[in-house]
Amino acid sequence: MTEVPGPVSRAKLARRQQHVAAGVGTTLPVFVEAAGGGVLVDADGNSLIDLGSGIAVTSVGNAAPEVARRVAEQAAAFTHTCFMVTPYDGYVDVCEQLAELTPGDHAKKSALFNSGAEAVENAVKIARSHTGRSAVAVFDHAYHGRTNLTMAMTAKNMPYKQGFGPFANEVYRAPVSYPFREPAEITGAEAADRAIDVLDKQVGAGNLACLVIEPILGEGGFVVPAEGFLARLREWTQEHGIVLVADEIQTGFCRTGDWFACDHEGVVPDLITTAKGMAGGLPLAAVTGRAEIMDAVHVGGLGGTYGGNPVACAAAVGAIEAMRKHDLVKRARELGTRMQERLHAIAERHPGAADIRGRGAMMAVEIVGADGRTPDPVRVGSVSAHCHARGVVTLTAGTYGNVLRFLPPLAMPEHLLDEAFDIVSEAFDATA
Ligand code: PLZ
Repeated sequence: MTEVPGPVSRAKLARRQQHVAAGVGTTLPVFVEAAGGGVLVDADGNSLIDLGSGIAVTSVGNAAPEVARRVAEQAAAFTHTCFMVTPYDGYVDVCEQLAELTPGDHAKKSALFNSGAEAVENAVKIARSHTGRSAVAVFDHAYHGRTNLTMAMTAKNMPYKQGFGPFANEVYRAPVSYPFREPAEITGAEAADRAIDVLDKQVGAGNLACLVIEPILGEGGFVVPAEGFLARLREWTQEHGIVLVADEIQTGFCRTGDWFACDHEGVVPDLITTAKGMAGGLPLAAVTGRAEIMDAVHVGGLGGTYGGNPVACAAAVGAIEAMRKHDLVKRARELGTRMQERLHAIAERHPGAADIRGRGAMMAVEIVGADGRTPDPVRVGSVSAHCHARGVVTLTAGTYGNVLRFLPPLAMPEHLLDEAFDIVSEAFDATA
């Protein structure tokens, strides 16, 4: 193992700095040459353990055989026709799978796009078209993307919004359920009523086209709302004809130990946005939902040159095949249980590791100062830096930047996860 980044990666980094815009950040500047099974091999020959999955994307691995084979076959057959010009089976296959796997047994339809942000934008377009209303409700700590509309929907200013306004209007923000940071004990239903009160008084239920929510906050720090929060919002949105959109771009496709995070509480959204894990690393995103809502849009109102690209669709069919074949729902739960054990052992020695939370293989720890409350992003930075130097890829999150999050590939063997957490544990000791 060389130092990280090693000399070869450092030389490549200089070239990157010359040619790539500075606004595109890098968490860990090693240049990857091969990856799979939870390991990234860099240009210096180092093997790094991956606890990030490229931000929850490579759930089935970075080169799952089911994905690689189908991608190669599809690329050799044809790479593009544009589905809006002449259709092909792969697109329809993915929509059929989405109808089967997403929550609820109602009639569903889907439309495919290239990125999560694009899926969220289109969910809003569809909800507006269906309801004839314009207002959009989102939550504190939300992350929905970097396009103009989704920047408006994203909560955190730096780095996502600073200097990029003016933002889209008719986006309203409500308080979320954040159990660790509530001033007093509050149930999920009470937290939902607090949000409903804000929306009812400041926007008016009858003006809302949709309410868009991540069932577990992603970039916001893996905050799991108190039980009953989502169910109460479901009830209220239904009562007022507001389209409930679950943004499962980060939580979806086995990550949380269910096919979708909404499944955990049996909440059935009207629309669901997916991307990331769905296509094993190729760019593909979807909006799936009630057929009558999806069909509200006029012909030609939805689309895009590359949306549902045949190679990306082949990857998704392969990734979903791998998820079923290897029972990745169960794997996510097993990895989650092991991560929780390891994190609780760390928290016993380090009280700053104050809130261990998440579900399945989407686990995090929120780190605070001696008062048990003040966010400690500096400690998170030093724990991360230690992990990176020792060859473990970790990610941070949270509005206050004080959350360490763990998103191992679901294909990762348990001994490798343990090896990585030995280093995470050592990082806490070294930075105490
Ligand atoms: N909705 C819930 O998690 C993407 C973004 C990282 P795109 N999250 C990672 C970064 O810094 O850009 C995400 C998400 C949720 C929407 C998105 C947006 O998905 O594919 O990045 O557009």
